Amino acid sequence: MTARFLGAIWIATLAITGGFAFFQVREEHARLHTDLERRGALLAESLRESVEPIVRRGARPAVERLLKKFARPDRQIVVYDGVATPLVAAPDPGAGHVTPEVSEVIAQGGSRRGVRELGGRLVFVYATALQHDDRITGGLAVFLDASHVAEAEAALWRYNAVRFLVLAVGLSLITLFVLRLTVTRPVAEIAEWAKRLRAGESAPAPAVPDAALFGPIAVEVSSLARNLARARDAAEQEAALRLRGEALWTEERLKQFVRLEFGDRPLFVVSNREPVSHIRRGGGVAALTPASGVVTAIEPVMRACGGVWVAHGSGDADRVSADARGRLGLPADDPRYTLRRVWLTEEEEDGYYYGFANEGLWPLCHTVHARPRFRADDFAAYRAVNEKFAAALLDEIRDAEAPMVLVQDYHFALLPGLVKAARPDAHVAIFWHIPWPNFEAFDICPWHEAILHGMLGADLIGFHTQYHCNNFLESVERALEARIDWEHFAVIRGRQSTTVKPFPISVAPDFVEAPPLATPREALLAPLGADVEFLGVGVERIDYTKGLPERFRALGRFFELYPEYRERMTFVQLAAPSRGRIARYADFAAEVEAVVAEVNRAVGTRTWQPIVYQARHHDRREIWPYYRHADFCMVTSLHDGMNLVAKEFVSVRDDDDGALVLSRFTGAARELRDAILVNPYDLDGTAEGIRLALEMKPAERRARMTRMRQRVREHNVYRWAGLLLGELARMPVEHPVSGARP
Ligand code: ADQ
Repeated sequence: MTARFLGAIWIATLAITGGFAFFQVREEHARLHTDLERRGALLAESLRESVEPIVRRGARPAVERLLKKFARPDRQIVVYDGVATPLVAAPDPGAGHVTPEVSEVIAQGGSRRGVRELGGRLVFVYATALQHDDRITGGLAVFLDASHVAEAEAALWRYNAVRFLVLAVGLSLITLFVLRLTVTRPVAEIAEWAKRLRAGESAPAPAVPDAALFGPIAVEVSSLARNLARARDAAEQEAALRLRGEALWTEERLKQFVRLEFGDRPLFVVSNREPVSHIRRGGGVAALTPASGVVTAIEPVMRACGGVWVAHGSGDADRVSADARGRLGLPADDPRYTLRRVWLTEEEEDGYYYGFANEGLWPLCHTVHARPRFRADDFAAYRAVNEKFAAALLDEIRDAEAPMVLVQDYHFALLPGLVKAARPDAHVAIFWHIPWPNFEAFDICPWHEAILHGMLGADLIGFHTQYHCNNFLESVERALEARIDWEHFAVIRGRQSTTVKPFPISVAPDFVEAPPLATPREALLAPLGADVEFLGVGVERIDYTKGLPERFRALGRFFELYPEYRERMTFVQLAAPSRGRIARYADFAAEVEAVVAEVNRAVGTRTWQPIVYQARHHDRREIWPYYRHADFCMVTSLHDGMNLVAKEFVSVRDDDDGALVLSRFTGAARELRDAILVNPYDLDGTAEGIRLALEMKPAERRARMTRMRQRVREHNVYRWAGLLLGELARMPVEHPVSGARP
């Protein structure tokens, strides 16, 4: 590269200086010639007038005198007779040259000029005719020494050659310096960095001077290194598992499983929440992972399996972050699946999401004594949005043969029926992430039949627990004309059969890819003004099903019952705002804050706040240190399908320590039997649970955590996806007549 750069510089400099020199020399040449001509003409013409009468008279000595007066060593003057024979020459009388210019003027009259080489020297000749009464009587010629013209030209060439050399050498040195500083050295540093990453070291990217030039390379190298590290970890993990004879589901195993089961058929997921929302923040665009159990569970599955995820584009910068069809690759730095965003109007979102889904179905399915609101307009919007998502999904699966479709949650009860009607060859499952109530509760929904019909379009319906499956099957049995095969937990309607099974959902083993290990407990607590011995933590969306007021009242009760813990324990609540456009949620958020203030006022002191309430969305890397350093985590949902916070807390505790206070009314309570199970409605019982969490013998606490970790490690989200997808792939579906549909 350096040779090419230098070669180019030398050629360019040569061409430019050579070109300029050429024109300079030509100009100088012309200037000197004009000067000679002017001098020759002036002398010859002025002498001619004086010489003509003298020559006519034949007074040769007078001519000689006259010529001698004007002649010089570099300026010879010669007078010729009528046949071009030199008569008189000065200063050298013997050197009377007869040049063609002289012969011509004596033959034809007038004047002539030219450059000749005479006696080994270049000479400028100016000849003019001598006349008398229109008769040519002779000639006069002035010979001017022109050797200085060539010398001046040579000097100019020499000068330009030196200029070229100085310029070329100077430019070469500067180029070498700049190249080294901005290209060679950064490239060498990046190469060294890549080498260290390849060797498995975690080295920071070098500070390269030109971000526009080297930034993309650095991003690519980082992503390559991450992939390499991931592949290396996966291979090591697989080898270790094989050695131990363990059949643990890992990301890699799920990937292989999907490849074996489905070949090249991609997976299609539909959910309301998108895995990443783009929002405008501080003049830029920020990517935000929504606080959602569905996203927490499905995102690692999509990373492992690839495919297309259809979801509502809800961020205010979502449109500018996707292509014209609303598609983008994720994760942004290493795309492994495609997100297809569906755009909704504000009215659609109000009716479908805030209305029917969250004011109707959400309270309907959670037994928390919140009355559902059913409005016909909301259900119409719900149906229209289900149709809209179905259209987007059908567009995505157009070219896929027997595609695998995984519909998520209560937002899309009608979607399986819509998809199946258009594509009977599709394998369709719907996973219901929230509880399913008993028939008496479900029956109050005016559109319960439509919902059941829509869901039964799926080949497979999944819930977290067998209890929810039974409730669902009972609802179908009592509401629809259908046969229930209780032995196989299937609903049979005509030719269509739908299996209903529990698939308890879980989390990926790693809560974050690279945990911020360096954050010590003190650094976490200091900004909160909490200088305490014990730390409790809660992580929730602000939702009335999560039992937040109950939790805070139980904490207040705990400090009343056990005042010795005052000023020694702080409870940090990370609370993500949720569904704030629904009046009930806005009222609830205010209620929660009031309860926090009430408890803090009742038992807090001037220097100690029992509850630190942080009502904002938190990045997973911000949440991690709280899980990791807490003495206990509280999950007090009044009713919860599963609850992933409980499992996240357990998955992060690689120190095998920490206690989990867990509501009996969560799906997670059926699996995490070593948690301290509480009834959140029972304040004294929950306060007792907190005391137990703080006073449990370390050995027992560790033993319990170890067993819970074992459970969450084995029953992880890859296993959930593997079992669900394996079951779905085995479902018999109608085969397309010929290949994919148009
Ligand atoms: P959710 O009701 O959303 O899920 P949950 O399972 O607890 O509840 O998951 C919440 C997720 O949001 C967790 O991953 C948590 O880390 C995150 N989160 C909570 N507070 C946050 C905050 N302040 N900032 C950022 N992130 C926060 C629904 C059902 C559950 C079921 C899941 C999965 O209601 O019962 O477990 O789906 O099926």
